[in-house]
Amino acid sequence: MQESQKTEDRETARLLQRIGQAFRIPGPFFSYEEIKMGNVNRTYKVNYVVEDGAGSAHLKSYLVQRINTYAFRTPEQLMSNIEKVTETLRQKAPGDVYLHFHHTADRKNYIVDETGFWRLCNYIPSVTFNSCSDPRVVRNAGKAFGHFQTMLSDYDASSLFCTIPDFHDTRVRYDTLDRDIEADPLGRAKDAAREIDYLMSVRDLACRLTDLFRQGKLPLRVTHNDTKINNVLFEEGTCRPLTVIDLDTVMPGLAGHDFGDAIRFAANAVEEDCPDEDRVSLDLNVFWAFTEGFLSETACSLTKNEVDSLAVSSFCLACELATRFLDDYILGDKYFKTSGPGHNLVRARCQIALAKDMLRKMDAMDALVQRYARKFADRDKADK
Ligand code: GN1
Ligand code: MG
Repeated sequence: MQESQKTEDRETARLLQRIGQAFRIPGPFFSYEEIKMGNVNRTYKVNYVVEDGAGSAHLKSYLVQRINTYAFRTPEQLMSNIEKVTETLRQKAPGDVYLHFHHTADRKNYIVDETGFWRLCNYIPSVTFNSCSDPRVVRNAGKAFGHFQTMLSDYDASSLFCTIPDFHDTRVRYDTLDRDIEADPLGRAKDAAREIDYLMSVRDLACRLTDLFRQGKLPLRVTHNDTKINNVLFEEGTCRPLTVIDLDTVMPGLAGHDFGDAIRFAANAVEEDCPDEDRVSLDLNVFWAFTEGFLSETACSLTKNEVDSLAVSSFCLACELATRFLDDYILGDKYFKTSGPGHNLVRARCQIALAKDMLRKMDAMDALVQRYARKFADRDKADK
């Protein structure tokens, strides 16, 4: 290991210890590792020694995260949302596994210092999947996100802060892209001419979910808004879903936001940044399994318009994310963590290839949605 790397590691360990102290974590600090998770925040697993009083000791772990305040401009509000939501979930199902954010001596669930905005929560032993085609796992992921939405269905969405304004407003995302292509501060727009042309050609369909909401045809709910399959923790061995994590974007939203975002991630046959567009495709098996799981939890509470919007929402969310990756590319990669200057462009291309395949398979996707919506609505009626 290089000397400079060792020094950096020691500094990080000291910093994480200081953060642990602020959150009043007992026991000596033992070690840490960075968890390569997410494209926005930085996450560390920290391990402490806990003595049991009878001569032996074990390690207890926590997660420490530095919030990306470029993405989240009002992190205190984000932490207030998380407090409300985790507390509601805990009260509704005290036996469930859930995230718990620790507090400082002055009852705040975050600290801010010259190194950034930090929080600390329990570490839940579990497995996660960045990609998975096993229908049992995918169905359980659908159940986990559906359950999350259903548990919060009577929660007053207006009491939550909107932590990233217009997060899933696809029209606003397109307008932002228009503006940034026009300004083109780094002269990068020319590299993306093909991608820009495609996104502009499907603008109205990509904005379908947003337009339906603006026309008053879809209800506002409390949604997760970032439903990548790796935001579900599963029990090791059984693959039972334990809990949904990454609650940064929990705020008022649409059922289709959670469904569509999950599909565009989980049902993509390749990684989100696969450079080979020919390998990108919508895996209908994964779509089927997620849809079944999600609707088994939500069918009784969704309106007809919501059900009808689900299949197309996958297309909307894939295009929306493509505009976001492309926009970040044009502006110089300020928002998403990247491995180099072309990374966001590769990601945008991948979402576009996926969106195209979704269009080819839209009828099949919608047929599956309709079938499971009917099946579970009938089941719930019979149960009553
Ligand atoms: C970001 O950081 P992560 O992976 O949880 C982003 C999502 C995108 C996703 C794409 C707050 O999520 O909206 O869909 O990257 N989160 C935020 O990988 O912008
Ligand atoms: Mg996230």
